[in-house]
Amino acid sequence: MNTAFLSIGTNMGDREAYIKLAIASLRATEGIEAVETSSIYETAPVGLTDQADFLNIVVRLATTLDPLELLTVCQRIEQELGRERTIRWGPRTADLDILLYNDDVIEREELSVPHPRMRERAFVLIPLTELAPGCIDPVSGREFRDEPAMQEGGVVLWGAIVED
Ligand code: A4P
Ligand code: MG
Repeated sequence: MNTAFLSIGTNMGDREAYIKLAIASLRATEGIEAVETSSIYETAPVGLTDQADFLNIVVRLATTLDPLELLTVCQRIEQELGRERTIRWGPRTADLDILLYNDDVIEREELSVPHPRMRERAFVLIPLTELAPGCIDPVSGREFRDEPAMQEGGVVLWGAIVED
């Protein structure tokens, strides 16, 4: 069994509903055996800042899927949730990124793991270290909770996932 962490972000429409649908869809996927979730955080947009606030969450998966199969699952769920891929870093109903896959370091055209921008993003680091406090960056060997971006702000606890 493999351990993977995903980041889920959404800033359009009924944001909580999209997060719940994404999680339900992961749970229903063959080869994903367990899904644990962080709390939900409301986060100021990073990159393209002139857009609505996001809800962000990190999930931990136990999975038999390999990294590329998992990427395909992420893209399938983004499509199910009606994401329009028009503007890079722009508004989205759901963006699912692979943060970590075991301690693997993957550099392929279609997949970089650890996610190349995760260390600079409080909206990833805060939910990640809530779920896995001692989690270590396989590239640097450092704990993610020691990253300076943890102190950046713009990330506010919004609520727990309420299971329907
Ligand atoms: N790709 C490469 N590595 C990965 C990976 N580890 N996980 C490739 C997922 N995909 C990966 O992504 C473009 C391509 O990245 C994919 O085809 C895949 O093969 P995309 O999802 O189509 O495009 P995108 O999401 O618009 O771009 P990108 O680069 O993924 O955006 P980011 O960097 O994820 O930024 N602010 C807040 N507060 N909260 C957010 O969630 N999200 C973004 C998106 C910007 N600002 C945000 C948030
Ligand atoms: Mg993405």
